[in-house]
Amino acid sequence: MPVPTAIVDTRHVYDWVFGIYVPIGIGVFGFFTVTIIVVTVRFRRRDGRRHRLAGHNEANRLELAYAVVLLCIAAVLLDVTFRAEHLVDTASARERPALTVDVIASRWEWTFRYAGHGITHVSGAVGDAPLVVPVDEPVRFNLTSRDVIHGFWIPQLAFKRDAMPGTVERVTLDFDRTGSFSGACSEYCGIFHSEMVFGVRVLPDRRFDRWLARHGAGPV
Ligand SMILES: [Cu+2]
Repeated sequence: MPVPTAIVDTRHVYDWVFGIYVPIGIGVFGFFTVTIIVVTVRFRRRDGRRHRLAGHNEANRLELAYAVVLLCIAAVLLDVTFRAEHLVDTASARERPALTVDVIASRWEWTFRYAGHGITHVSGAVGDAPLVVPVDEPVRFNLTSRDVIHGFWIPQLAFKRDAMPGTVERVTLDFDRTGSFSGACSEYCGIFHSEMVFGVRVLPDRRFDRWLARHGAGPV
């Protein structure tokens, strides 16, 4: 799949990946379930006699074919996944952000710093100071962690990226609808991991500008 040059909506890309994984997963699960049931019933021990197949058997060709099929499935899934990631990451990197927010994860809270506007929001362990963003504008997140690996996750928007200590990952996201959403940490990071939540408020453009003017110290 060629990487598009214009800004594109890549929300459907992971649906496409999911649509390939799920039927394969169901197929493999069904195959093994049926095989285990058939083998268990057909070759079960009867009348205390050993079945003629109970000894050591080799079926090298069959095993080889089985390994090759599994390898092919894994190769196709890897290819599909890396293509999708490349497509989304490239489209994301090419977007010009209208707003940049530093997202700093730490045990067990999120810090949202609006560079150049003098605003710092800390989620706290109960998610009280939200991430506030404008709708339909590319928002760039500089994502990092102060201690261990955390996961910046907004389930309703199907957005998730790891926050790694020692590196800053740049990702761009368009919020396509206004409203309030909840976010959480998706990587187990210690005793209060489940409390590492945050709110997301997506505002219409004008309201967002007013919010910036009201909370910020002006351009810094
Ligand atoms: Cu965490």
